[in-house]
Amino acid sequence: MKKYLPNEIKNIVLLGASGSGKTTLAEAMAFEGKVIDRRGSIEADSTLSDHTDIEHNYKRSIYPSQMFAEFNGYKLNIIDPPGSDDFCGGLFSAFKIADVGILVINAERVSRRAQRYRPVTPASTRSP
Ligand SMILES: Nc1nc2c(ncn2[C@@H]2O[C@H](COP(=O)(O)OP(=O)(O)OP(=O)(O)O)[C@@H](O)[C@H]2O)c(=O)[nH]1
Ligand SMILES: [Mg+2]
Repeated sequence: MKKYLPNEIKNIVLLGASGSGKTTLAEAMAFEGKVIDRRGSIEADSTLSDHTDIEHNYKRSIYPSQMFAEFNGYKLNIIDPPGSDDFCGGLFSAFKIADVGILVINAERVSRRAQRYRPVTPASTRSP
């Protein structure tokens, strides 16, 4: 493996509510970084991140996981912590070493809730 200078290493922590898609995004990043040659899924219990039996049973992250990908000569350490409040200890430890945070939002859930409170009318269907 290539030796990286300190300024070529970035620690990225994924942030977001439980079910927002952090583990799925981490899997996609590992795939795009050519660490794996096929993307695992939560449903098939085959992601790099959620690899313990308890995580497979609950279909959610319980422990923070770390993986890496190389991008443009940088080593990106990707930290995928659990989103559930019950396991927030893993999130706080990830904060201590994070250079960057990526906020992951489940857009389908946001859209559903937004429509419940204030129906959205696409601009193209509005009358002039
Ligand atoms: N349709 C769709 N489903 C997604 C997407 N990303 C994740 N999911 C599904 O959403 C569910 C939860 O995804 P996870 O990646 O486990 O979410 P998480 O943020 O890691 O959840 P925690 O580990 O509980 O914090 C799974 O069933 C995924 O297959 C997406 O972009 N589109
Ligand atoms: Mg997860």
